[in-house]
Amino acid sequence: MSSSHHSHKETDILIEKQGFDDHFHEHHEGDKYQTNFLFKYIFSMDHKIIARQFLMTGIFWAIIGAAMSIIFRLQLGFPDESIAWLKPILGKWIIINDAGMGSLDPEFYYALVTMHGTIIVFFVLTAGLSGTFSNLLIPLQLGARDMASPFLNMLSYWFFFLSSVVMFYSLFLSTGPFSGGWTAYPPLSALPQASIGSGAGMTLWLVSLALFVVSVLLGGMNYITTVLNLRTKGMSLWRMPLTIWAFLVTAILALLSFPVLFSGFLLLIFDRSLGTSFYISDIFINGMALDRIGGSPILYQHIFWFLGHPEVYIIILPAMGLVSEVLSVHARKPIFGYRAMVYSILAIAFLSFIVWAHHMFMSGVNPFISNFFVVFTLIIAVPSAVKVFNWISTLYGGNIRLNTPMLFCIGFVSMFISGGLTGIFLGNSAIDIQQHDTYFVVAHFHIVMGVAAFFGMFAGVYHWFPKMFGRFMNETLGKVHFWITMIGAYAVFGPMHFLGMAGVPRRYYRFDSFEAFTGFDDMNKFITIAAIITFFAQIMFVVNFFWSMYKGRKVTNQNPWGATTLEWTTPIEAGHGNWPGKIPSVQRWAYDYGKDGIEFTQQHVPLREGEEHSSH
Ligand code: HEM
Ligand SMILES: [Cu+2]
Repeated sequence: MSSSHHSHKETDILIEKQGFDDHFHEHHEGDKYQTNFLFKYIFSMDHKIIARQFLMTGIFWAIIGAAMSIIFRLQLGFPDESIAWLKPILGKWIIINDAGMGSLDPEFYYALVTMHGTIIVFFVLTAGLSGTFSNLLIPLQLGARDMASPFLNMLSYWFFFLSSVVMFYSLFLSTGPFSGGWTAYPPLSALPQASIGSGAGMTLWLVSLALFVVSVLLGGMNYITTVLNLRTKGMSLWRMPLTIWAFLVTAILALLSFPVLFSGFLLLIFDRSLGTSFYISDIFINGMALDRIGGSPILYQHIFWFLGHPEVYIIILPAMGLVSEVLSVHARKPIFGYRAMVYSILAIAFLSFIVWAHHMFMSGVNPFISNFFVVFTLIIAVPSAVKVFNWISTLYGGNIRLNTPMLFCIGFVSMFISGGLTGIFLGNSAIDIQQHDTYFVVAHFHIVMGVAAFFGMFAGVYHWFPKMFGRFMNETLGKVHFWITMIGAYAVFGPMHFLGMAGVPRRYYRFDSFEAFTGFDDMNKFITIAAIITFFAQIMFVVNFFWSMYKGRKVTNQNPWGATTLEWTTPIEAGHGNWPGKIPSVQRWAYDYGKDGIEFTQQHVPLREGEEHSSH
């Protein structure tokens, strides 16, 4: 690929001529924070290094979270096969019977599902996804030297790290980690004696997530401040790439919803350790009434889902932003309906705060109240459909490069459609009464959130890997990774819709005592096998990732994809401060592809003679 239009050198000359002089060198000469390894790579304040730290920690957790799912899928698919071979890793959680057959301890099964959900939702798809790309791209695409507060940014990572350490430690407790589901409903979460994981496991779960919330808040404040205040000259809001819009709105969602969860956790802590009864009432243990009355577990559900629903958009919006950007670059076309995309993000964000009780249709909320939540839940389908329409229209007639990042974008759109459609079923309370807590819900959210968000993240990693590490990932391995994952994910989650429609409940350890569900043994085996194959494709991705870091094809061109945004105007190996001289100033919006017959024009290039701004 050639940057036919203006080469490396021309870019630098343009920036020096037009750019914004913030006297960077005079203040930062020899950057005192980068003097040794410790401060350059560990306690770094460079947003690019912090992005890599979020990514590496996210990958670590993704491997653990995915491995957990394989273990509980073995139980579901092959309940009568021995898994004694897992004893060396899982120790006492594998129970060996007299015949020498090893099976998973049922209590530990619940712990695994709980940890899988917690880890993937918070550590991988929130910190690993939004943490990585907000950090990498906000300063680079906006033309900023770094975040508004590099120090708080560093703290944000280290709070995440601490949170990780605490959760990791809880995996090794003799009573096991928390086991009451990732939503941590009382009474399992409120009464330490309720189940084996409700004691120390739950305490550490709370400590870990409290630290996590601090990390999210520090990061979010920084992202918002940076986007609002540190845009380079000419970068008006309507010239920002959609990635940045997505990260900005995500951070606002996070700042408005995570503190609510935090307060909810405080009340939970009081219930657990101070004897209050915010969430508990009328509990009987062995026929004896507990003297804790007056609270309501439904209160916890309201508080949890007031975060929980925005949280699913905190996960998907950054993925949507990445996909909008990558799709446009590799279709060699401006994103279709730029403003409509922004308004849809805003609409989705607003609506995401008034739909939370669609998770509670079966919790005993007043059915007339449910109607309110049904209506607004279904309205979310409108901005979601606008976005899908615009992605497809961007592809239409494009000069599409079918490389790995593009394949994952297309996969994202496919998954988002499939999973979004089932959301419309669930959003109707009359239908949800049948489907709630079945595998239909599991299928819905894994496709629309789990797989789709992972696809957005993969598109982002394959696309920005050259920016992060100065090398490309291997394309062949990437394509194999894509196809196995695409087919594998549908093979895993597709059949779950049928299980759910037949009424098979989620979170059950085995089904052989239910006559109605024994007909699904083969389907469960099929799902497990598909999950194992898909898992190995992810290991292949990890190998490709680390191999390419050291051995991948080197990037020789500052702007290898021929993209328009500012991150590709920095040197291939950019230091702290991103641009060695002046900061580029911005002359046009982010999507001038194919305009006036020119393949692409970067954002810092002034209008040509007689050229008009693209209307958008
Ligand atoms: C058209 C859009 C959507 C609609 C109408 C919708 C509707 C619903 C409803 C009604 C439920 C509750 C089902 C039940 O528990 O019985 C649900 C569950 C869920 N949805 Fe969606 N959804 C949509 C899109 C999304 C998106 C985009 C995400 C994430 C990115 C998402 C993530 C989830 C999750 C995580 C759960 C289940 C959480 C749990 O119970 O563990 N949904 N959805
Ligand atoms: Cu929801």
